[in-house]
Amino acid sequence: MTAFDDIAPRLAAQAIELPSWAFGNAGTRFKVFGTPGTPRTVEEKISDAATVHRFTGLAPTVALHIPWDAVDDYAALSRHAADEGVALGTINSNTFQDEDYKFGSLTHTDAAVRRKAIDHHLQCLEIMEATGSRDLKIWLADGTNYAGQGDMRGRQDRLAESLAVIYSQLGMEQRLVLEYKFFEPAFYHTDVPDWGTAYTQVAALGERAVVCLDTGHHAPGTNIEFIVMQLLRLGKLGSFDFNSRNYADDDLIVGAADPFQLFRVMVEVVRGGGLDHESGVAFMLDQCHNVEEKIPGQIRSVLNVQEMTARALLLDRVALTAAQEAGDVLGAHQILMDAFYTDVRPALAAWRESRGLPADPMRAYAASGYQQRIADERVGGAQASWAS
Ligand code: PSV
Ligand code: MN
Repeated sequence: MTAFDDIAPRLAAQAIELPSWAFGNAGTRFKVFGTPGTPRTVEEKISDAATVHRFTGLAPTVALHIPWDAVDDYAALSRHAADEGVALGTINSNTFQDEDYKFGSLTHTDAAVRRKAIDHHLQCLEIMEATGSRDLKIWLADGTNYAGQGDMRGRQDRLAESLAVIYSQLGMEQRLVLEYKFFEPAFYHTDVPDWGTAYTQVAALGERAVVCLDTGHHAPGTNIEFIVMQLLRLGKLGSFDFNSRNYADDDLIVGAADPFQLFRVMVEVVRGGGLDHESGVAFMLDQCHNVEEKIPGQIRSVLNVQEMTARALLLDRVALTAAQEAGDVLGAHQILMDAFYTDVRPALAAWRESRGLPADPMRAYAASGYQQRIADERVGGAQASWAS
C-alpha cells in the first residue's frame, strides 16, 4: 500500500461548498466585465455549481446569499438543486446593501434599523427550514470611517444583544456562524474585525455559535494557520471562506496567490481534527472571478484545496513530533517541507479515474462543450452580478 492509499479515504470524504455568487459577474469598483453564458437566475447558478461537482466530485453543496438569491419557493429551488445532483448549503445574510444600513445594521443606534436587520436574519432562518441548511453565516459591514464617529463600546454591546435575539431563534440543528474582517467597507474601525472579537461574541451566545475564517480577511503577514489552530482548539471553528489575496480582500482563487499558506492552513486543519466529520467545520469558497472563466475558476479552486489537503495528510506526523521534541529545528522544518513539495497530482489523477471521475477535470470541462452550450442558450435577460 502506498502512502497515498492511506489518505485516499479521507480525500473521498472531502466536500467543498461553492458560493452561488462566484458564478455571477464580478469586478471592482472600476468595472464589472460580463461573459457569455453567465447565469441570469439562481437556478442557472446552481446548474453551474453542479457542473463543478460533476467534474470533480468535490462540491456537493451550494451556498446562497440572501437577497441576491431570493426566490418565492425555496422547496422548489432545493428540488432543482437535487435534480442537478447537489444540495443547498449555507445561507449568507446581507445587511450591507440597503440604505438603512449606512451607519450599521445589528449595531445601529436606531432600534428600528436593528430590528430590520434582525428580522432579515429571522427570514434567513425560515429559508434554512425550507432548504434544510445547517448554517446561517453573518458577515457585517458595520463600522466607522473616522475616529469619534461612533461609540465602539456601545456598538459592541448592541451587536451582542442583536446576535442573542437571532441565536434564540435557531433550530437545534442549526448554527450561527459569525465572520470577521479587519476592514472594508469601514476604514477606521470594524465591529467584527478579528477572530478574537468573533470568538468573544459567539462564545457569549452558546454552543451553536461558531466563527467563520475567511482567508482574505487578515492584515498582510498574519499567521492564519495559528488562528486555525486556536479556533479548532477552542471548538469554535465553524467554517472557512477560502480565497487568496495579494493585497486586501482580493477574493482570488484559493491557493493561487500563496499555495504554501493554503498548505500550512490544511496542516493545522488536519492536526486539529478539522477534517473529521464530527468537527462540523464547513469548507467553503468565497471568491469572485473578475477576469477568468467562472466555472473553470471554481474547478481550479476545489482542486487546489484537494491538492493541499492531500499534501497535508501526507505529512509524517510521527517524524515531525520526534524532530520537534528533539529540538531539531531544521529537521522538523524539512519534514514539513517534504510534504509540501510532494507532487500529489499524478496520484490524484489516477485516483479520480478509479472513481469514475475525469483524471484532469480542467481539461475534461474544457472539452465538454458546456461553456459553449450555456453561451448559446443563455441569451437575453440580465446576467447575475455581485451587486444584484
Ligand atoms: C465580505 O467581504 C465577504 O467575505 C462575506 O463573506 C460576504 O458574504 C461576501 O464577502 C460577499 O462576497
Ligand atoms: Mn467571506
